[in-house]
Amino acid sequence: MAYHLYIGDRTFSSWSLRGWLMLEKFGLPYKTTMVGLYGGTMAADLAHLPGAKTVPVMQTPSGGIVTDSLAMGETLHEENPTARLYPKDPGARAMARSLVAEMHSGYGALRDACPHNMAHVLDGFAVSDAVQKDVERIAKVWALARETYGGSGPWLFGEYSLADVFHAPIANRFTTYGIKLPPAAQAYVDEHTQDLSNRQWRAMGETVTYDPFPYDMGLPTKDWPIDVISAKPVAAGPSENATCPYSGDPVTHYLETGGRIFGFCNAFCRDKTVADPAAWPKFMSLLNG
Ligand SMILES: N[C@@H](CCC(=O)N[C@@H](CS)C(=O)NCC(=O)O)C(=O)O
Repeated sequence: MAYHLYIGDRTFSSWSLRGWLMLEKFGLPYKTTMVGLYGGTMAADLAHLPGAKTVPVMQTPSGGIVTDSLAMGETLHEENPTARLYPKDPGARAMARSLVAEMHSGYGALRDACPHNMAHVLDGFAVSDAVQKDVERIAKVWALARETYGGSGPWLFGEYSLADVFHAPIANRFTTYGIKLPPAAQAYVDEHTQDLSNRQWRAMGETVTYDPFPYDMGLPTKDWPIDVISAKPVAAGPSENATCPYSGDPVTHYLETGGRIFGFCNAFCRDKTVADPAAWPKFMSLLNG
């Protein structure tokens, strides 16, 4: 039996990203349903889940409904003790829980001024004093965690934990708004930017287009700082592969990259691959033979 995660638009919904990472990163079984956060149908889409009001919402295999991302993390930690959502060491775990809780309840100035937007980087964002205070506090707690418990791993407590789940959307915001950081904090942000799960989430978000596009703030845009292999959708095959690299079903939708054509079983799988081919190991092993 799997968890059922209800999410909003990936490009913008930072809380949904948390919900997804806490299942995806720890290898827990789940299926995802996207609700109409920006399409106006969210209330109706969540109406069958008692108590649900915002996204993410998670239904547990035994039918429990969890309507808040902090509660989801605690529930998943409790139900999956061997998945190691929190660090094993009690001191590290205490600090990780504190960072998670502070992220959940704090940093209002940063959140308000910098909506989560993984579509592109915005050039020339002016940082207010209140935002700067949040940035400095975050860089300080990141340094404390990394220096005390980071060891040789790249994440806050060495191995990826719920603390990284909760800070991934903040790292994305720092990227979007070009926030100036000390080198160690920037290195941690870069780790999130290059993380394949974060890239996959972004690529899935890129399959949706918005007109008008929210949150541009009238600022010039730059590309998101990842190396994207050039690929484009094409109308027809034949493709090198007969079955979809993700589902194993017969191919119906196609992309072209480097003069080669590959097929997928639906438009979403094709378009998420076009958005960032290197984010998808199953596609990359097809591409690299
Ligand atoms: N405390 C909630 C907050 C979730 C939240 O505010 N989600 C936003 C989307 S990113 C939302 O659903 N907003 C719609 C609304 O507030 O009506 C959690 O941690 O899950």
